[in-house]
Amino acid sequence: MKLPVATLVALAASVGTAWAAPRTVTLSVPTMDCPACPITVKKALTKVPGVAQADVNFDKREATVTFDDAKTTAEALTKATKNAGYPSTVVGSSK
Ligand SMILES: [Cu+2]
Repeated sequence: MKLPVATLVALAASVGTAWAAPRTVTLSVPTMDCPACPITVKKALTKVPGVAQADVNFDKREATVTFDDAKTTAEALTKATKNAGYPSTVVGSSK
């Protein structure tokens, strides 16, 4: 069976929304001011349901978070750090 390319693209797109896809975002956390801060930020991020991994870089004041985009959002992540006392903004994302 030969399917038109458009059909294949539509199929691939529907699969993409039906399945949870891991996403990685980088958050800027400018208010981290001592080496203990990343521990608090990391804890706050990993507590968010759907977060698979959170790495916090104190030198760069950045957090790199991998999460399941069917379970949480980048907005929920910035909210979590804010609630922990460290407001953050999304500076980059990749699939
Ligand atoms: Cu600190």
